[in-house]
Amino acid sequence: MMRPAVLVFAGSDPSGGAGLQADITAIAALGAHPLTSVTALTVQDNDRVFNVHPVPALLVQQQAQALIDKIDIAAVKIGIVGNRANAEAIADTLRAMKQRRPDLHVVLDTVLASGHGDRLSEDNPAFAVMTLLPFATLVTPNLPEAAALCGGNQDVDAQVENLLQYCPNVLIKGGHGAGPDVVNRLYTRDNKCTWTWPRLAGSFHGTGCTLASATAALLAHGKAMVDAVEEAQAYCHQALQSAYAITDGQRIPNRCAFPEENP
Ligand code: PXL
Repeated sequence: MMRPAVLVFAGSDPSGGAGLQADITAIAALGAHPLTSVTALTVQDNDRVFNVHPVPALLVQQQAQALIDKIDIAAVKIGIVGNRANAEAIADTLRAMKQRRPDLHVVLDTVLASGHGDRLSEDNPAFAVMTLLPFATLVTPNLPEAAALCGGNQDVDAQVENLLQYCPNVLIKGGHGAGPDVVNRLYTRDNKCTWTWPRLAGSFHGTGCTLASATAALLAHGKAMVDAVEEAQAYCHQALQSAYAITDGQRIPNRCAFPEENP
């Protein structure tokens, strides 16, 4: 039996909560196969990031190229890239992939910092996001990221209008908002969907990675964008509901709680 392959560009999180480790687990749990190009090695625990070492851009490109040359890629997921040079190398790779397959789905998680605000890039992370945005078919900023990417503009409609110029689907995640519910909004160029989830107590490590990777896996299975985003949120919510502790601080989403072999 074949599984669709999702190519992930992301950084390693030794704590196993976020980054590449989260992506691999979520994609595998949803019945797709994770292929990886490591963009950066981070030094971190489940709460704080102590250091970020970008992988050389040539190696980021070569890791991906060896896979692309042999394997059909059904979707791409991008997390942290480490620095500008890596963003440019990934952009070059995606340009070539899209020439061969214009409808390739690319999910871009717009990570600007860790949950605690620690650096996850050697230089300006917004540069990497803006470089990769035109290749993305879905971008997943939370409220602070959407504002930061739009020059500090706090008006969500203006943020969305701006981001939609570059990318056809924008998921604004409300996890950083206040109130008893988390409201996530998917904007397409002619539609808008809203989902409301009860806000869970506590804090989690790798929520955004889980959601973006799950969406990429479901797109790789051939789901339509709205369905993929909806099912990925349900999967992510289940993972958070059954999150576990490995020490004090942020808990780890249980991404293997409800494995679906055939979504
Ligand atoms: O959740 C964003 C994120 C992405 N990638 C890596 C991370 C984090 C958050 O800590 O460590 C490697």
